Amino acid sequence: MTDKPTPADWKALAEKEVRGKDLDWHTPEGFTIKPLYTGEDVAEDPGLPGFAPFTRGVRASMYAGRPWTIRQYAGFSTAEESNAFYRRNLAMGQKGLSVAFDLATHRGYDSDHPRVVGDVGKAGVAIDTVADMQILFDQIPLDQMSVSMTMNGAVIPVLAFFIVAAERQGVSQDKLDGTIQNDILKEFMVRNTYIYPPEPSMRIVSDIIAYTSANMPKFNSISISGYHMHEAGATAVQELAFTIADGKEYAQRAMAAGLDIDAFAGRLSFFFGIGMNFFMEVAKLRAARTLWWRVMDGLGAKSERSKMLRTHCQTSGVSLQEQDPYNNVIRTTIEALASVLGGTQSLHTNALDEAIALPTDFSARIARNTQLVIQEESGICNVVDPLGGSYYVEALTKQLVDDAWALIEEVDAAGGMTAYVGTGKPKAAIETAAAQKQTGIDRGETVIVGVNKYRKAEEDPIDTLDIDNHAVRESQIARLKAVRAGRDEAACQAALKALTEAAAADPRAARAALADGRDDKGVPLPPSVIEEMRAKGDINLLARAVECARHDATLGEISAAMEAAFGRYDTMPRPVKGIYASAYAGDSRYAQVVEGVEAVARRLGRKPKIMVAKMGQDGHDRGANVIASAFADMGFDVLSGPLFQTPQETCAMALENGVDAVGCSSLAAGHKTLIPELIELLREAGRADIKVVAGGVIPPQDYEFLKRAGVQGIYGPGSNVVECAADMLRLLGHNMPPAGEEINEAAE
Ligand code: MLC
Ligand code: 5AD
Repeated sequence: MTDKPTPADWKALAEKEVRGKDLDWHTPEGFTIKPLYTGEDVAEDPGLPGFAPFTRGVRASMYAGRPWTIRQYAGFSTAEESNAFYRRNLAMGQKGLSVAFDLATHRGYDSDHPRVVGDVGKAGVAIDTVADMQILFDQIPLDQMSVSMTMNGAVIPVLAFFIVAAERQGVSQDKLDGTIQNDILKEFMVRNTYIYPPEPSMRIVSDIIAYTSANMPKFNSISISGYHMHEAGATAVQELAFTIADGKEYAQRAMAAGLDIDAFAGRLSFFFGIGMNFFMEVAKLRAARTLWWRVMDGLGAKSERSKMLRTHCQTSGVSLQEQDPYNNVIRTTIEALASVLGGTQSLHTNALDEAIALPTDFSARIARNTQLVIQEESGICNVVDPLGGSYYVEALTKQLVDDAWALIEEVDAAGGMTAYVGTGKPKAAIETAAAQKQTGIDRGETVIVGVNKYRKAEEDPIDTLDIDNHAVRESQIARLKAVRAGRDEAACQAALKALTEAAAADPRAARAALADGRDDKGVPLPPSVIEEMRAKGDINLLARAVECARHDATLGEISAAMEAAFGRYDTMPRPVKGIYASAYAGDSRYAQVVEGVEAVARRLGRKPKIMVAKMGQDGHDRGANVIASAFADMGFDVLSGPLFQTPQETCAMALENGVDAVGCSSLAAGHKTLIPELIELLREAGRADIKVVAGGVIPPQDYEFLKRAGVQGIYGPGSNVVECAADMLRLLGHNMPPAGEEINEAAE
């Protein structure tokens, strides 16, 4: 009998087969993935599903007992249109709702506010009042349907509207099942729909946890989100570590506000993004559960439920492409499989037109059916954690746990996630990872089928959803007027005033006064303070906002009532440096562009100056940051405008700084309103010579419209950053050869 072959025998054989070719794969996480995993790579037994540390799943029976919730994120235009869309989807197999709000709502503005002209109804549904919320859930019984609401900035008025809309449906708040995103830390890091500064924002999170744990036992108080980090370019280790550290910070804040950990922790939920690195994503969800168990155990949670990481997942938006868009169905299927093999509780699958517009009925159906087919036809639901015990998956899970844990310890050493976010380090780390990924794609090292390999000569057009933003705005303005006219104005104003007072009050003093009259350090409070605080009563912001909502205060009014005490928060972008320069060292095309920039600089007597502008309430800044960082590396003088500018503000900044061109980044459909307005303003100022280009999520149908308005270059998803710069040089009058010519020259 021959000896059983060993891993060493395998290695020798494999090396012979490939004649010395290196088979190791280096991932963005810094992992070296080997071509084979064996029992030698797995030291620990992952345990059983339903038992600590829940690596294999939070339920013993998982999908064999109950499949994951098919929960498609959606919302657009008016409450009427979104309601009709939800009802069509529920009739065709969707199981839970998930509301996407427009950016005006996210940022606490009513639809009639002058800053949000281009945003109303565009990227989600416009909600200004309880009346809108009632229409949104018309004929959807809120005691039976679980509803997720993605809201973080204007989270207080939106949750208050939800509670009061249910009340008006005859459903009391204790019966409400669902989730509010309420995760502000990641907004400061990557998603950018914050309103208030970090400290009062953290109070809002704690107040919501306190309110829901007391009054809404079935409602998940938070959805701690790694998704947006993933989409901003984070590696799996970064997404895991920063998300779990965010969760830890929220739990500690709630405990510091006097709550018992086991009273609220069972209703903390999570949300991850699932991309194309299939096994890494499966392992990521397993690692997340293991890490959360460890963190909560460390914080002293007693109930096993408190240590269970329950999560929603969404397939990755950035992995989807404008070019050859039917490939997106395949990508989403692979990502959906990774989500369910990782053991998610709830899932959104993206639509194939993701890279250009919001889903149509057609693309939403294919996206939903992707889940239905997996759930009903593939047999996957019948076995719990079917990849458990795979040498590769178990080894990856362990490596992710170890590396993420080390990063969590770094966050702890910095004083927790609020402090760490304040240093700007996590944002910079994610942006660096994003720039590195983009470079890999631009250089063709990371293959995207139909984009940088096998690209079609001509794309087939597909139908996309277009929203008449002016019509939505007008109908919202009419309803706002009607609501304001029909309410008891004095009662409404009194409720708003009480909200401002609660926001201005010190919650620690209030807690102490209501408890034993002593402060955090046990020192007795002066009787006058105790009396004042007791007279104020419960200063929970959500409790006070529910009163405002009952009196039909608007979202903008409730937000402004808190802003009066908290202020509004602004930040300036700080793009990372040097990534492109080092990744492209030795690349002839890159060098050619750098020379072109130098030539233009010699002619102008200064570097060509480009402003990267973000107009409207669209906070998606990954693309803008990548462009700013790459253009600066190539030698341009780059000015990054702050987020949320109006066209007037962008125009003024461009003029003051004497820029040669403005690049507008638009990912939330405001481009047809905001960019033409900017061009008009530049013309009126006598500076029609300043070039305006646009990039981001722009449907090909809009290209003609934008070009007629004066846009001189349009760069959709899949554009190569170095070629964008080459194009810019042409616009600035430099004779730039097309890509590939330098290679021909070298060949000659
Ligand atoms: C589940 N249950 C079982 C079971 N599996 N019971 C018996 N046997 C089994 N095998 C029970 C659960 O215990 C639970 O009750 C109930 O069934 C519901 O199951 P769930 O697994 O908790 O699912 P769900 O209700 O869907 O909740 C999932 C969640 C929640 C906990 C992750 O937070 C959620 O729905 N999140 C969605 C978030 C979301 O859609 N976000 C969109 C973001 S889009 P009980 O009593 O135990 O709860 C975005 C994009 C952007 O952010 O930027 O705009
Ligand atoms: N409807 C449907 N999906 C949406 N997304 C964002 N807004 C909407 C909406 N209104 C999805 C996209 C995007 C991710 C953040 O959420 O997939 O990439």
